[in-house]
Amino acid sequence: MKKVLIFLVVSLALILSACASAVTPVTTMPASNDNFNMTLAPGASAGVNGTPTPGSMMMENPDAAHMMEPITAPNVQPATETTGGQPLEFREENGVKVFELTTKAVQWPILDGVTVTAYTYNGTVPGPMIRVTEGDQIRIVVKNELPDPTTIHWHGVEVPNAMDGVPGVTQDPIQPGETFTYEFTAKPAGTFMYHSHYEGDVQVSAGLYAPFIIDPKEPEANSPVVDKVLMISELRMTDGQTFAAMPMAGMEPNYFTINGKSFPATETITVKKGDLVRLRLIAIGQFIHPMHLHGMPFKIVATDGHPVPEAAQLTKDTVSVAPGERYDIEFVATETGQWMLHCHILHHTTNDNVEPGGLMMVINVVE
Ligand SMILES: [Cu+2]
Repeated sequence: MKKVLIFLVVSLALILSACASAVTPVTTMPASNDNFNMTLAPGASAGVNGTPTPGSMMMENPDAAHMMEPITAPNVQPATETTGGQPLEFREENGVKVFELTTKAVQWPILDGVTVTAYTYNGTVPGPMIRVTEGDQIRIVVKNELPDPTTIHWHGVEVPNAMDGVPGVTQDPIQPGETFTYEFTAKPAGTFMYHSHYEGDVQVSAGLYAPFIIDPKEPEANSPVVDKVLMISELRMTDGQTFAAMPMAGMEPNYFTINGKSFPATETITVKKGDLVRLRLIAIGQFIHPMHLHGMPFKIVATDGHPVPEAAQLTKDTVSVAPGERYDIEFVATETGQWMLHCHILHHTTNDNVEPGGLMMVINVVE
């Protein structure tokens, strides 16, 4: 009997020690994982089916909490312009094209009755389009009037490393009130963009993005009659507050924009029957958008700014544009009518869950 008891005690001790060693790695994890501890704010409700909403969430890590706060700034004024992505004027100084950008927060209408607080370049979403010719020497003077630091990354442009705009790696962040000058040669030709690289998860979604087009030195043999840049993004608006949209629970977008507007406030592009039309699709948010054109197939003539050889140009009617990608598509407007261009993740064609809205626009082909 005594032997059996000893056997049982020893067995139990062995089992317990085995369990303890098995759970040891787990018990040490939280120390390095504190950043991800997310709790509901005191008194907040978890919303439908327990899904947290932005206002109900509180990160225990103050840096993470900062990323999830509403987009705000002191004395935010209504935007004085209504259309984003317009060509930016420049001046010439000793053969250098000099552009000026000011980062600032404005109230930006995306739709009749829906205005968001946006971080902008020069007061518009997208910011103004920088359009230059391959080989141009360019200088961009950036003044930061945001309440937060920022930097600019020239996405896809082949710049010297010191001009690449990565805070803590290639430059110090541009502090509020400070000015920083970027200077480089514009190359290669193609469809590019510029955007914030400081807290990009917040600042890009908040509106700090814009087209950057480099035209080829030699004029194109078959240049399009209509040439439009379409920058696609998302944001979140709840209880009158604007949040950066993120691919995480409670921060999902409920508004989707083409050039800073949601359908039906998106631009209608009117073209003549027979025109060659080029659309430069750019996804700058954090979600993939399969853009689908009704009525006419198109060819993908450039990817990420680089020309696709004619024999390799796919004929498509839908192209998925992932964050950071650019697709230049071209088609001949052979059929008259009002043809939709829209995202085929159909939830992205809603405004705050109501269809139609979001990523839809009309290509109006007339005689
Ligand atoms: Cu989409």
